[in-house]
Amino acid sequence: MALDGLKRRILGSAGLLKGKREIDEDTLKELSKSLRRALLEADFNVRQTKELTEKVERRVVEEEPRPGTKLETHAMNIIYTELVRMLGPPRDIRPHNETILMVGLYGQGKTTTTAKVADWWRRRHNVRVSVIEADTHRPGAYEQLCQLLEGTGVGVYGEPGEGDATKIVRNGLKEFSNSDVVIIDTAGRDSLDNSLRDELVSIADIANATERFLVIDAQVGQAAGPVAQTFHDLVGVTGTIVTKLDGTARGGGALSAVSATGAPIVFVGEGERIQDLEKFESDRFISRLLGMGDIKGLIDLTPEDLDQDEAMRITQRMMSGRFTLTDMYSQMEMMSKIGTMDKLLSHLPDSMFGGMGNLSTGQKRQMQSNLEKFRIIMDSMTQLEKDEPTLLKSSRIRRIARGSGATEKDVKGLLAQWNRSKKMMRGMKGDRRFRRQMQSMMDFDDSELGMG
Ligand SMILES: Nc1nc2c(ncn2[C@@H]2O[C@H](COP(=O)(O)OP(=O)(O)OP(=O)(O)O)[C@@H](O)[C@H]2O)c(=O)[nH]1
Ligand SMILES: [Mg+2]
Repeated sequence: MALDGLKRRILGSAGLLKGKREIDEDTLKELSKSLRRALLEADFNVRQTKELTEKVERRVVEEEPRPGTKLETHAMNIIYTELVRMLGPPRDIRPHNETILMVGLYGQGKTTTTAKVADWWRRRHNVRVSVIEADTHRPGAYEQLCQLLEGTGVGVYGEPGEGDATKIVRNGLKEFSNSDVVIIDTAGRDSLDNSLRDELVSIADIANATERFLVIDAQVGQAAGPVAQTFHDLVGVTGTIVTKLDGTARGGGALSAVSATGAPIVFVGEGERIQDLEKFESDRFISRLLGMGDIKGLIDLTPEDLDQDEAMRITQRMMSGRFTLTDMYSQMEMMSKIGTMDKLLSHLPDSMFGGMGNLSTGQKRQMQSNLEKFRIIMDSMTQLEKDEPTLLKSSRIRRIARGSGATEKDVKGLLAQWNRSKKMMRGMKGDRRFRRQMQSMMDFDDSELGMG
């Protein structure tokens, strides 16, 4: 994964607390220094680095680790939350009635990313996606796009030889009026000169784009900030895509600089192949960066790696009697990470967490693949539907199945799983022994848990 160096250095910084019961002044200084170096080496800017390290330093001292949490884990959790905060909240885009304009300087990866994003939405959401090649300056741009998308089912429109980009866009939009998503690739320049400005603005006008994505190469580092600002002033950037994160150890600069401009990062590119695209969610990205767990790839986490606060939060939610699809998802996600709940919360009954007690590696894999499926299905639901799954009757189920590219049976399977989990939660709430155990463990009183 990209930013390996940063990961190693941050783990090293937190590792300074290994085996310590208390944090002394010297160790704290050392931790700070080491963290600062880690961030600067990954090209985070000096001010952001200073802010982040100071915040971590303060929180490590001021906040009590949860009972049973090692100091080292405590520090990691804090570093994690601060990095996530820096990169900002994710932005979800529903691939429906979208016209997306891709903009950016020369050679940043616009054409490649146009193909990647088109293919991503087509695969993930099973919607009709088409692309328009409106770069009339780079020879062979149309062929490049066709080649990238060969065999994917994404429609490509272009008029090689035509010099007027706005004309191509107009014709392309007509051609693809039935598509759910149309993505328009545009020309790049060394810098944003006047002719490119004018061309972009007219294309943006004609396209009436719902999204303007800025594509930016991670290697430009902190210079990404001013570039993003310039494009933002021109066309109003609604999302950024940072490419070539695989090619640099200093991707932190571009990521943080772009976040600071306020346009959320929506995807990151991590390779030349069409599938080397990741939907960007800062929490997932950072947890994967720090090796703290992601649905994929971290099957063998030990219970110590689990975020205990998160476990408590979910448990508390479940006990409150409100149990939404999102809660179920978090519960499953957690289970799939650690598999053996009994080691983590040894004084809880086995039935805890949906009776999903000790999972074998095979079962964990199975659960992870279910999770992937559930996630995609849930992406097609409204917030209300996730909160109130009982609303989901046949017409909604049909719509969700269509939107997510799943079968109606899959959607019903998700609802059945939710029903089972919910029943189990209700059963546990009535169990006296369980209630006592929960209380002693969490120090919550009955009213807080909604058990009164
Ligand atoms: N390693 C890596 N290479 C990438 C990534 N994205 C794009 N590239 C490569 O970067 C080069 C330029 O990509 P293009 O998609 O042609 O960039 P562009 O912005 O369309 O370039 P112009 O149209 O010339 O302005 C190509 O060789 C791509 O394969 C990425 O995420 N990782
Ligand atoms: Mg191009």
